[in-house]
Amino acid sequence: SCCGGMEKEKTFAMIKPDGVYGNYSDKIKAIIMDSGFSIKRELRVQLDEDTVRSFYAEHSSKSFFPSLVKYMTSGPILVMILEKDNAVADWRKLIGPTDAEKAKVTHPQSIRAMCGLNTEKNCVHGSHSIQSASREMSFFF
Ligand code: RTP
Ligand code: MG
Repeated sequence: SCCGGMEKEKTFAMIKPDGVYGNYSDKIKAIIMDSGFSIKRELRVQLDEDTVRSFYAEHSSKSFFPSLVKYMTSGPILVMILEKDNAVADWRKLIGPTDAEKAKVTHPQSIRAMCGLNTEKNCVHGSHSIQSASREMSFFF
């Protein structure tokens, strides 16, 4: 913006296929807004395999990668840009740990505890860092 206002931090968020299919999109967006984020951009997309491979390239050598590609192409997703002070860390905190089954015990208020199933089908994604947020926002928007 033009006039010296401080830009708030942005992060990249995704509702994964299980979250969209399970009808959690509106509930997750309500939690996002109640937590002080504003949703700057929003897009519903169906990923193909090559796009998932590219998005999750950092995991390409992991044993779970083929399964991750299959999961992430199983239905439409919702991608968003969220804005708030400390957006990256606060969104990661709100989604909870990767393993949604454990999240139900250790982080019962987290989004993954609410709508995730296990360590793969965990219904949401959040960028790890300012740098990855920047990459992921450019990837989709
Ligand atoms: P994300 O990047 O999607 O926000 O998740 P994360 O940081 O919590 O987890 P990460 O280690 O980056 O893994 C990316 C996604 O891969 C799937 N995964 N499956 N079967 C497994 O052991 C396994 N581990 C990870 C999950 O969908 C995870 O979110
Ligand atoms: Mg990750």
